[in-house]
Amino acid sequence: MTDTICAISTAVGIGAISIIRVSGTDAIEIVNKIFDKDLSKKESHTINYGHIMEDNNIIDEVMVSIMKAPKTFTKEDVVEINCHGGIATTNKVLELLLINGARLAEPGEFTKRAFLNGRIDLIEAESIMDLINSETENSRKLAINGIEGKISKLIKDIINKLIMVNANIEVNIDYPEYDDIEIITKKEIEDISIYINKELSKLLYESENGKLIKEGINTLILGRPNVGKSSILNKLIDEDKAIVTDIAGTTRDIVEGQIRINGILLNVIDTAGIRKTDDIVEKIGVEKSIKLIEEANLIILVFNNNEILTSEDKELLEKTKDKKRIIVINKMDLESKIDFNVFKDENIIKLSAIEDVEELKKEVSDIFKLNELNNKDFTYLSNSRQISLVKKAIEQAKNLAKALKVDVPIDILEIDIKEICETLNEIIGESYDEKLIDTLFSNFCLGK
Ligand SMILES: Nc1nc2c(ncn2[C@@H]2O[C@H](COP(=O)(O)OP(=O)(O)OP(=O)(O)O)[C@@H](O)[C@H]2O)c(=O)[nH]1
Ligand SMILES: [Mg+2]
Repeated sequence: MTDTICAISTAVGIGAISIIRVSGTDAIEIVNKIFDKDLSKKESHTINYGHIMEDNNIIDEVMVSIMKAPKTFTKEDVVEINCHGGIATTNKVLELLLINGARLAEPGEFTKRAFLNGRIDLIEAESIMDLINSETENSRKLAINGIEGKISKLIKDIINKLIMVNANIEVNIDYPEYDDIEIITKKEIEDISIYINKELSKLLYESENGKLIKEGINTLILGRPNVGKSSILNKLIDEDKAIVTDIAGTTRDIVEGQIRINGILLNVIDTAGIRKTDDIVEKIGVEKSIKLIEEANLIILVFNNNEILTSEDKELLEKTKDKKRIIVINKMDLESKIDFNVFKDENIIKLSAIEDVEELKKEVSDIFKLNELNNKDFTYLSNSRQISLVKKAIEQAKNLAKALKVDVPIDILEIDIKEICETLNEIIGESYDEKLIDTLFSNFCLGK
């Protein structure tokens, strides 16, 4: 027996239709109180025409879908009212439901019930949120794969294999006289630890791609003043967004733009030119630029072909040496004064931002293999909760392999295996922390 919740599931505003969703033990009974036909005897999964009434007044002409438990999204009785769109009508219908005994759902509460009632696992629930938030075709594909349960299946397969191994360990413990069984079991443990390490490491490696698909590539354009950073940003996004002048120190705050390369979003940030300065505003800008290095997925480090390298240039080379970076030598239309030997071990792109930056776009695509990414099967993890638990499971599998090598007693190995199962169960939400679940679902939108 659960209380009955209701919420507007469509976006609030003016539109042709709004859908109000009701879920819980009394869903049908509550809607019946405000509907002009008797819904109590209607078959499950039917759509019923009628009117929402208050006293004897018609509030709206509606279609009401009845879906009886358990074959519903929440596994509870669900009623959906399709009423006319617009704020006044939708709110009025919602108000009548509340007066008649339903409670306003919290954000994500329908999906939370679907999860708690075993209709979907946690990865699937998180993917539903990702699907709703998808802005690109690629993030949509990523999310729908999560909902279809590809990753859940992989995790569940591993858990089942581990359970089988532990069942065999139990046999060994019960019949210690059969040495040969123990040898077979130890071989099984070795195989499973190798298998987990291999499968989960692959998933983890590819999850980097999942993050890029979902969040885009944070790209920082860095360099001394006047080297042409803002010109490069403007050319990349094909818009005069950043101010370009021949005065060094033109850009003082960050300027952001977005482009898509092979369907992947590039969040490009143009920064204040790096130099020592007494100008307070410019100084803050420079400090901001330096801070952003840490979070960037890619640095485009720009130098001026027409000038010799300065100590500031060299400092920037040093500061970004461990980051994924592309070195751009700009102003190639002017006479070369720069010493190219400094970059002899690096891949450099020579261009002139006043002409075009196509080569730079191609390099970004090559570095991140964006073309391949686009054609892959999109079975990636895409959120940090899942990623950190997969990392934990890999570590546990490695420790299991180590324990096996030093001949740890088999009943201790059984405990190690149980721990891996627990971590994997956490990923799919088979075991969970209530606080975490509350936080997770509270990020959903209302009515989902
Ligand atoms: N000749 C030539 N001039 C360029 C090129 N790219 C940029 N410039 C010029 O160089 C000057 C500085 O360009 P910006 O794009 O403002 O340089 P910036 O790196 O953003 O400079 P700050 O904002 O001061 O750090 C402008 O006058 C541009 O027109 C290029 O490829 N060739
Ligand atoms: Mg600039």
